[in-house]
Amino acid sequence: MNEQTGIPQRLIIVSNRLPVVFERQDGNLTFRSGSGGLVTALAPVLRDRGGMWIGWSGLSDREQEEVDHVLEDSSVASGYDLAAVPLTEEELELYYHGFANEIVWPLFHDLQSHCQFQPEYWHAYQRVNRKFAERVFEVTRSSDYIWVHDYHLMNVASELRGMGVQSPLGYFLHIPFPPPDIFIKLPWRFQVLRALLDYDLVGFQTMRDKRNFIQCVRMLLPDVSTKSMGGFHLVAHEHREVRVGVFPISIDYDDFERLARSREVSESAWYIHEDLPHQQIVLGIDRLDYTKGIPYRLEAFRNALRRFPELRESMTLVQVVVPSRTDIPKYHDLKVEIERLVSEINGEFTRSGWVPIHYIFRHLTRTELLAYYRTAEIALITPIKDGMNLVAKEYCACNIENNGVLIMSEFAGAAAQLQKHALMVNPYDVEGMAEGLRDAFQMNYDERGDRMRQLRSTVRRYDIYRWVESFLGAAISKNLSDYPVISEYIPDQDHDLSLSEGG
Ligand code: GDG
Repeated sequence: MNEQTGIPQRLIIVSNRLPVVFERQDGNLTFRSGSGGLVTALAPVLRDRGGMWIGWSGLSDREQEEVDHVLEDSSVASGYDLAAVPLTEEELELYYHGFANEIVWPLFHDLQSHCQFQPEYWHAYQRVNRKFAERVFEVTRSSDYIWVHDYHLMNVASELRGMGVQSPLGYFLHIPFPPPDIFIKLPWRFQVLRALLDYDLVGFQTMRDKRNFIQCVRMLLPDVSTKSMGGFHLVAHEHREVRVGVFPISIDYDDFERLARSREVSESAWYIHEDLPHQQIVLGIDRLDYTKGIPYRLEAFRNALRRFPELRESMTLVQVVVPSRTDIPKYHDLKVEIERLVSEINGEFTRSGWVPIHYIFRHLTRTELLAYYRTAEIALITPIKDGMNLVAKEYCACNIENNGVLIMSEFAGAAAQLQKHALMVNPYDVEGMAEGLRDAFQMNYDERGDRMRQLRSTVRRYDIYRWVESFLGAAISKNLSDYPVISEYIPDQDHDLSLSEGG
């Protein structure tokens, strides 16, 4: 800790994956920086303060020596250090595919029936979290601020505390935190909850997630006391006061907007519409995942075409599904279901010159992605549960003509900030979503412009840089009671979603 400013000397980021992509050229291993929002936002802070990112390389542990060698010079290339945690295939299978993706991911998205509560997954999760902690212990100093990310690494703080580490530790959960009725199904509920309380600051995406967490603490750990302070909660746990707060993640708004205006994206956007003349394009973009609500969305599109004939031949759904976790059976089944629905709907409605659904099953280039964002008249973003959903924010940033309509699920974290100017839908309500599509289709340009300008201003005001600043600010702030950030974007301190009957 710097004694004058109270700001720790170096920032250490710990996440499951390192923010780099390794490539082999002529047998030699090289790496380049990844392009996600998180690395874009954190890289300047890491460079500025000096820092380090610790995570798995994405490669086999057999290549670890080579990875370490390549990363030795990383600070020259990226301006900060990188340290890899080697994982064996077995560890990856049990900790990553098993505990993280077949237990925590479904459970925290309220889908308990998708969970495989295998004890060996939990044992591997503990072992791998210890491995991450050992690497952190090895390469950090007591003056560092250590910021751990996401559901793969909930136990890192408790492992570090076990090694005697007293440094301040922060944690941010990118996915939702479930309500007590769901969380208590986890066989290791006490251990996980206590492990989270070994951090000094625990951050969530929304008020709802924070409220769920605090309720779980009150229900399961009666020896622990909690009190609210401003937008935060303070939890007294083992001689430490844990701060619990809300930090909705965001995007690099200016960068998305700038790229959306570029010639390359403009041209690509022009061709998209040239190929679909006289159409309003409805855009869905999701990783292949059962939390994204893709089958309900396709049902809603079918329902809209059946009930509102004026939409036929005037509206085209471009549904992009990015391949993900296809080796897990549930994901494979989902792909089959999506493809069945797409072919049924296209079979029922296609006419000469018009195919209702353009289905794309691949990763788009950034230019393609931004061109779709820029040109689509309607974005249909309807996850059944989502931590935040950055696609919604990216769509707004790229909608530079201010003529798009955002249709948004009530159950995405982004709803807390965007609900006032998006068309809100319940993703399980097929008829309601169909009506939302009709309303969006009919919305005049004045109303579209008013709503989109407000949405864009919200996303611009609270961008990814503010997110980093607000988390680190809350980590070091001496007096949380006048910490400013919360009231600026959350309509209500306890409930971040307002539902209206008939709305
Ligand atoms: C987790 C939480 C939370 C998507 N398709 C393509 C592509 N993308 C990029 C988007 C966006 C990102 O992937 C997806 O972000 P999301 O936020 O929607 O979802 P998750 O990956 O599930 O992330 C989520 C997030 O963490 C951050 O905290 O919001 O709730 O689940 O950035 O642009 N990019 C390219 N081609 C594609 O086809 N280039």
